[in-house]
Amino acid sequence: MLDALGRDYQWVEVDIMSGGSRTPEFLLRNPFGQVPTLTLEDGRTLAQSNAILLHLVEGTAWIPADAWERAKMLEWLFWEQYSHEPYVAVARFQRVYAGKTAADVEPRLLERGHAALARMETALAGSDWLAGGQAATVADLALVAYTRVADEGGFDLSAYPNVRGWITRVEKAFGIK
Ligand SMILES: N[C@@H](CCC(=O)N[C@@H](CS)C(=O)NCC(=O)O)C(=O)O
Repeated sequence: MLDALGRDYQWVEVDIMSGGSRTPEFLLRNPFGQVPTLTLEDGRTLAQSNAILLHLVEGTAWIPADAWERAKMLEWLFWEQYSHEPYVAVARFQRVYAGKTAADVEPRLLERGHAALARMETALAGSDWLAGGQAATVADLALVAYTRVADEGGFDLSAYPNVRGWITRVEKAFGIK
C-alpha cells in the first residue's frame, strides 16, 4: 500500500520463527506479538494488517467515499480475517515455513480455503472488484496478498478463472510486481 501511495518507508524484517515477534522490544511496539506492525515517525504503533491498511488509505481514492461502497469494502476486510486468512494463509505457512509436506497439511485448511476461493470466484463473476464498485479498493489489496501465493499452500487456482483475472487486475492497479 505504501508503494502504491508513493510513500517513503523503511521495511524491517522480523523473523517470527526465531522469536523475533516475542522480544521485549518488539512487544513494546506490538503487544499482540505479531507482524505486520506499523510504526509512525512520531513513534505511534499500529497492529493488524487491515487496521494498518485503513489508516494508510484514509482520504485517498483507495477507500470509497460513498458510505454503502465503504461498507461493502469493510465486509470483505472482515471476511478476510475470519474466513480466508485462517485457511489460505495458514496452509501456506504450514508448507513454506513449518516445512510440512502436502500430505501433512490439515485437510480442514484446504477444504475451508477452497470454500473461500469459491466465494471470491462467485463474487468476481459479476464485478471486476470485490467491493463491487467501479474501482479497486483496499479490500482488493488485502485479499490479493495471500490469494496470489495460494498455490504455495497447495491451492490450485486453475479452477478459479475469475480469481486469476482479478489477481492480474489488482496487481496492475496497485503496481505489485
Ligand atoms: N490478524 C492479524 C494476523 C497477524 C499474524 O497472524 N501474524 C503472524 C504471521 S502471518 C505472526 O506474526 N505470528 C507470530 C507470532 O504469533 O508469534 C493481521 O492481519 O495482521
